[in-house]
Amino acid sequence: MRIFSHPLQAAHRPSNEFHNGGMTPYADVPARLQIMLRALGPVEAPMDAGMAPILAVHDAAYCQALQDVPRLWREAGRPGDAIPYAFPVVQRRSLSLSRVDALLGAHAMDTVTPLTEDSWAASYWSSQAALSATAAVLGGDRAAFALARPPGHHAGRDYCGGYCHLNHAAVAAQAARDAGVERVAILDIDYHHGNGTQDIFWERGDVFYASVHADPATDFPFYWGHADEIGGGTGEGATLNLPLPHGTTLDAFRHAQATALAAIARFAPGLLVVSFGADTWEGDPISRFALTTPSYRMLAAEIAGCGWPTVIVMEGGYAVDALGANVASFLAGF
Ligand code: OKP
Ligand code: ZN
Repeated sequence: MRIFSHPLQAAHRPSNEFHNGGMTPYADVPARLQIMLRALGPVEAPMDAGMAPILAVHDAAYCQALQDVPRLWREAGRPGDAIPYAFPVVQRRSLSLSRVDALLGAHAMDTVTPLTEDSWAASYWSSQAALSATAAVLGGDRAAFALARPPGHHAGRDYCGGYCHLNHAAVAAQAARDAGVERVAILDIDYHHGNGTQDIFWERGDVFYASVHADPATDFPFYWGHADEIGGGTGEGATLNLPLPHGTTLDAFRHAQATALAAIARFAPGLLVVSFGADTWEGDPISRFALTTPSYRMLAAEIAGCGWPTVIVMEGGYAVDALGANVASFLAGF
């Protein structure tokens, strides 16, 4: 299987995140990328497909803000990474915002996603990795892997959050649509619900979004991923949420994944995008599921058994020492 990743993805190195009333070390460390690279062997640098496929799912002013904010932050004399603190929970509308805090808060959903001068390049090249993997699959490969970092599934059309700035899985799915694949499905099996992906395709009947994740009643992102969210407008019925409780083991996870795969089969996609997170692993420091390393091989084999051309996009997984083995196990299942 071809694997795509770019060295600049390691440059994004925020120091802390604001969590539980204080600053804690940032969970999405560059070592995540390095340990996966070591476990997987040689990877290819993605081609540069430019901004057009990113702008097919993201707002142009938002992309500009991601690139401008770290510089504006520094010019305002601020120490450390750019972190927002005020959010337009109501009255969210297009305003010309000159103060950096306003510009950032208007394009963010939380305080755990600091921006640095290197964040844009890391996310840009992660999206390019997803695009190169999609091109490989459209070219006839059975599957391809985008070794993205930072992750992407919490990022919406015009907001960042949950360590994500650009939604690589959404960029890949839309690229497949634009290349002529009529129906694209996204299966999200990261521990967290992919609120950004759900939002982007909420009203779309041509892109099916199914997610197996920790119940948002207890886990980030709290406001999305409840079982009654099924899409809206022409997208009604094309979103499927399968929340699971803390302590979930392979049996219950497999059962939920089988439900998602059956729904996707009824949708009959021409291509599948998998948002894969290894934060469902039993030892993950910020998550509470109990999958084991061999679990991933089995889950992947069951996805592969469906036969759809598949683009796999890396999302979370924060137990750094185990991450290489967990990702290798998943890819082996294909
Ligand atoms: C990103 B992805 C713990 C707080 C967790 C953010 C979680 C983002 C996960 N320090 N809040 O879905 O793996
Ligand atoms: Zn996650």
